[in-house]
Amino acid sequence: MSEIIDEKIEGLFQAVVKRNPGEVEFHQAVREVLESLGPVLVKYPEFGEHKIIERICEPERQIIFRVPWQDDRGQVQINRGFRVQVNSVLGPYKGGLRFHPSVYLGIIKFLGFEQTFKNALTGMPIGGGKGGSDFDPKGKSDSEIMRFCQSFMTELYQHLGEYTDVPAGDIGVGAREIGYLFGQYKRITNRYESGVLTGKGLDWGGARARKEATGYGAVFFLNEMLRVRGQSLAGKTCIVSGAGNVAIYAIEKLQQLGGKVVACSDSNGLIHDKKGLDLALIKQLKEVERRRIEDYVFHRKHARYVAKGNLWEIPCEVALPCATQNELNGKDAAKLIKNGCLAVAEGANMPTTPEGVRAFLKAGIAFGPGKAANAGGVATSALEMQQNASRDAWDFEFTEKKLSAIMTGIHQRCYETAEEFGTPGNYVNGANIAGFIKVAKAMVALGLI
Ligand code: NDP
Ligand code: 2IT
Repeated sequence: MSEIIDEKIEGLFQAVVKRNPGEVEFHQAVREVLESLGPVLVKYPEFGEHKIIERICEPERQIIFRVPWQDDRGQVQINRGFRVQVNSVLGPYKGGLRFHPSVYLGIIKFLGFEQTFKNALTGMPIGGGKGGSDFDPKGKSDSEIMRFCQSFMTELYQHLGEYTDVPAGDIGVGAREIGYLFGQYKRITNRYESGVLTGKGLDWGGARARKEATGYGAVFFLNEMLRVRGQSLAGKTCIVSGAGNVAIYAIEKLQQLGGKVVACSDSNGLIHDKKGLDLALIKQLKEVERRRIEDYVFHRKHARYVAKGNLWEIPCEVALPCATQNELNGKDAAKLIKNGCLAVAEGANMPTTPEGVRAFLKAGIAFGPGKAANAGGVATSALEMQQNASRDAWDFEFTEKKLSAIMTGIHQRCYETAEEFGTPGNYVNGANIAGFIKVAKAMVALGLI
């Protein structure tokens, strides 16, 4: 990369920081992509002339709104809602909604930015966006969740539509919340517009395998990374952070492919079960009873629960961070490498800090970044949109096969792009470059919009 390009990219990054003060996660996500783009600007000088980077770093539209709702005691509560519509040159804005108290504009913008390149990598006709609220679903009753979702949608509906913007789930938003959101959208608009939300229940327009798709997809991607290195999952000791939607189905697919998963976590602590995790028990605790993973050890006496424990200190050959951003830092990466970890696939969005990513790349382990490895969720959302548009419902096996083929395709795209741009085996560069080029070419083709 020439020094002039280096300087130009640094200047562009500094302008993003200045323009978006305090949004540290957004800065981090932008920096990581821009660091891969030097050789792209050399090969495609037109991207510079069209100011593609400057335009891509400025979302097309950012919506921030008040969400008033009443709790079970009759008290009025106020939260803040967001929808950031980042880029729509490849299709309607597409990306999840996150309900978590840590949510603020910088988190939603980082997620929407990542989503844009992730969605491009899937090869499906979807643009990028993200939304959510600082609402904390923990400890809320079902009626409180419903009232919150109804109020949230009462404001957001005017910005959505099957050809405009199609939200789905993310942290704190699953089929229950999508149900209440869809119900309110339907009521306000008087339209049964199935394609306006994905992650719906199977009885009312949802796609089979969507619930499983992100976790399964991350393992399919991991499996491909191992395959090109002449390895496989069989007999490998694995650890997975989180115990939510992505983590549960990553564990399921790891187990199906012969991996031994010995640990997972939530924001309070971790469970370590040397005999291998009992996934049916975890599903019962998390999906049915909505409890904490701490309760696992009441049922499996030999397992241990470590409050505030560091999952990454548990020796493993395969690690999947599937909880949240920046959950795995440079020290954690060093510990994993020292303990013999061979492969890491990010089920979560940006779970590894830049120091952690650098450590993995330097050590030459197989590292699958989130925008490639966790793209199976949104890809299957696009399959849900496809089924909704044709009023069809495919069976599980057919849908899973499609997901598997999509993940193999994403792996190949990242692998080949990394090679083409002079960094073989570097999936971070592969994913950033392949995703960016696809969006950038469409932006040039569609003119200055
Ligand atoms: P869930 O809400 O189902 O589960 C989230 C899990 O992560 C929980 O175990 C939660 O623990 C833990 N967690 C959340 N926030 C924190 C935090 N600040 N610190 C520590 N642990 C935390 O969400 P998902 O499984 O859907 O999402 C997990 C990750 O995967 C996110 O990064 C999301 O963006 C990403 N992702 C999700 C997709 C999807 O289809 N759902 C698709 C692609 C990526 P606790 O219960 O204690 O909060
Ligand atoms: O981060 C993600 O890709 C998601 N939360 C899923 C988005 C979607 O539209 O299915």
